[in-house]
Amino acid sequence: MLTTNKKLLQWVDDMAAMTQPDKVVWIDGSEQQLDALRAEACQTGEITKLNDEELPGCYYHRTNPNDVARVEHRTFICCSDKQDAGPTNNWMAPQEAYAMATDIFTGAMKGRTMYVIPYSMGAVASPFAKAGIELTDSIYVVLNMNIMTRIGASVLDKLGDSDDWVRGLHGKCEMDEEKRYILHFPEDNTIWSCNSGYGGNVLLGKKCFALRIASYQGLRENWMAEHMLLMGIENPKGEIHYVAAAFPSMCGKTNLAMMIPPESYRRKGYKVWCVGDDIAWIRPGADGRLWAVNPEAGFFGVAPGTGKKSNPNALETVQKDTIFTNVALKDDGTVWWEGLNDSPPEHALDWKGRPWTPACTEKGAHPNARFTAPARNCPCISPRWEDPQGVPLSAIIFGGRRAKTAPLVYQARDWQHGVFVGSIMASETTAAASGAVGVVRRDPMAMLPFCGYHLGDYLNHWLQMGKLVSNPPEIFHVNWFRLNDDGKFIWPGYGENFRVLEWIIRRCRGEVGAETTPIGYTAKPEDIDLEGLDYHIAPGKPFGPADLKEILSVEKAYWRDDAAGIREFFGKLGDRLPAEIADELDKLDENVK
Ligand code: OXD
Ligand code: MN
Repeated sequence: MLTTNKKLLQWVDDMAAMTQPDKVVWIDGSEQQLDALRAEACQTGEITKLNDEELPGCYYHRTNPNDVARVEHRTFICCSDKQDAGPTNNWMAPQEAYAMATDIFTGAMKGRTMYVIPYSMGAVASPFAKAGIELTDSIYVVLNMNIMTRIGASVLDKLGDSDDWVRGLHGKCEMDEEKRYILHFPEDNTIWSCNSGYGGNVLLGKKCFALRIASYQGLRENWMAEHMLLMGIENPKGEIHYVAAAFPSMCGKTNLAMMIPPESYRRKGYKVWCVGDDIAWIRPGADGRLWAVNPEAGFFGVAPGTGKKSNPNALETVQKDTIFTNVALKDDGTVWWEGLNDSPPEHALDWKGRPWTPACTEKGAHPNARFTAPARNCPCISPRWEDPQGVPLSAIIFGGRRAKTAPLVYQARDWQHGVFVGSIMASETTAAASGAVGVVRRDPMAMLPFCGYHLGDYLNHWLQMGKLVSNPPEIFHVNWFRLNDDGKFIWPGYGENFRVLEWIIRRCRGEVGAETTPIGYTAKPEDIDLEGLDYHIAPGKPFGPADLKEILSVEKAYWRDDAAGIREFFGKLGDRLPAEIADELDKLDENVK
């Protein structure tokens, strides 16, 4: 036994009495114990050891083909008052949810082992850190939690007899899609997840705790849990400014977090430091600024599309101590996925384990195949990524995927307007994605599937947090995805996005002017440095100042349409939409008339 915490011991006993495992094993975090678990999981086929020369310490796993992504329609916020979950979450009454899941969990671990994983979100010594215990019958989950969080005895030592820890129960059960539930009980600090083995549903420290439960904790304790990357931007003087950025899922957060600046900037001494790629916990500091930590210890990134051009640092990160899930398995014991390179293997096994060749019509890797890799492996990991105090924020950036509406970059007028800018974040389906073109999905602060309470209250919390700090970060919005009339991306993206980040930092430092527009301040085209940019939108059409002018433009007609869509979306939030945000929408309407 690694603890004398009575409540914790009682809870483990209660959960074991319900699920009836053959044995209960406490995870102490030692390499010896983890090695024994890796060996056991290799023996049962749950994971496969990869080529140890090419990919030392790496393993391969396939999920059940019916279980490859987060299941938003089966994710519930179970708080006592339905109104508190709000119109954007599924809700179930706590008693009903516990009763239903108790049926599913009763006896579900018979013949299996229950692992007790003590884990910390945030460096154990950090004042931002919070503890969780995850019970699971999956070694894959133990091994992933070991990469994504800090696990083991040190977490229990820090916790002592405290009752401030999140109770997480995960069981694979029968992997029955119809009985798959991800249940959050924010009032009880509790998460129950059953019938899934996919990371986003079962690594309970991540979306379930660090966003849904933590957002609710932050509301009560005056801090914020956000779906944001964290990065440091170093200038040639060696000064580092930290920014947090929110983008909807699959919009390139991991790529941005570890980007490499263009050669012309690197020569001058600019650098990017990655602090985190998915989640930020943010608190007011004694100095009147907001300070942020990355509560995770690893990256759970999408493999397809990760290649030399999109994210060379991620590729280097996954060369050792990484778990690959649902990618293609090559005959030489290495892995491959679409977008890794232009040389697919002549023969491999696909993510379902079937023989695969480049002639196959189906993909070798599932589009949501993942790597789980330790953050310490990242070549540009910030020396401060585990700083217990976190890093001070100079800027918050919101991003969307918009074909025409949002310019490449604009800055909010003040905090309140910035909260509005975050609240109207949206992604639009483009010709590149499947399905209808031009459908707008509103995703405030990229938190739509992750906010553990009413979205109207969440926006109000943002407004209140701004009042707690005398020197809040500047707020910006970026859109890398403007399309020309041929449906082609105008902006090159990837590392070239650094040119926009540099403008943002200069704005924060008061070093550059801006254009006043109906939606905020945009960059003057001449203030975005294009030195060394070698990008052709089409053969014989190099990107130039006229293109920059086009993607910085604000067309009132598009914004009039957008304002109508925003009004419709806000209508769902009813009287919990803060008056300040409604005012901002009125102002936008007025400005784009
Ligand atoms: C993720 C997501 O996996 O946002 O990070 O879906
Ligand atoms: Mn995410």
